Amino acid sequence: MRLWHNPASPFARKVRIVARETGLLPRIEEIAVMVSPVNPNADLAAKNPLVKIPALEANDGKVLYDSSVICEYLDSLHSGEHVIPSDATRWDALRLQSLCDGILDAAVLCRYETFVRPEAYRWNDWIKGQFTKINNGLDALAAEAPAWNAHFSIGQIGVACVLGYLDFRFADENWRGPRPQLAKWYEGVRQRASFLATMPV
Ligand SMILES: N[C@@H](CCC(=O)N[C@@H](CS)C(=O)NCC(=O)O)C(=O)O
Repeated sequence: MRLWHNPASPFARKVRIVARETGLLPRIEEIAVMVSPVNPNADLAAKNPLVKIPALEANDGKVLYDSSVICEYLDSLHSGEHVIPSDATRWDALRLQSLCDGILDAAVLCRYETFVRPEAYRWNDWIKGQFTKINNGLDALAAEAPAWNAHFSIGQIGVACVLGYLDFRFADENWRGPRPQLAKWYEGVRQRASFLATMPV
C-alpha cells in the first residue's frame, strides 16, 4: 500500500498513527508530498480528485480518501485490538473523530488564511469565527476527557492529532490554560511511540 501524506498534516498523522498502532506500517510505503489549495500537486491529483492528503493506494490499485475512510480500511486489515470499536463505544469513538476532524478543518483553514492568502485579502472576522469553532470544540473535548479510558481508539487518536497540530501551528493560543484536564491527558499520550514517530515537522 502507498500512503500520500505530509509530516505537517494532522489528518495524515491520524492515518500514520493508526498504521503504527495496528502493526500495519511494514505493509505501507509512506510518500511525502507538498500540498496547497493554490498549487495542486499533479501526482496526487491523479490519485485523488480533491488533491488532498491523506490518500491511500491499496494493493489492488484502488485509492481511498479521506482520513476517516482510510483509518477504517486499515482497521479492517488486522486481527489485533481495533482502533474503531465494534461494541457500544463505537458511536462515541466515531463522534469524537468527527469532532476532531471539524476542529482540524477550522485550524487548517486558519493556517491557509494566515499563511497562504495574501495579507491584503485576509478577513479577521472569518478567522475569529474559525477560532470560535476550535475553542468550542476544545471545551467539549476537555469536558469529556476525564471519562476516557486507556484504550487509544480512533476518537483519542483524533484528539492527539488536534492537540499536536495546535502546538505545532498555533502555540501562542495556549489551549492548555483553561483546560488542565485535557492537558493532563495529553501528557500521557505524548509518550506513545506512534505519537513520537509522527511528530510534525
Ligand atoms: N477531510 C479530509 C481533510 C484533508 C485535508 O484537509 N488535508 C489538507 C492537508 S492537512 C490538504 O490536503 N490540503 C490541500 C488542499 O486543500 O488543497 C480528511 O479527513 O482527510
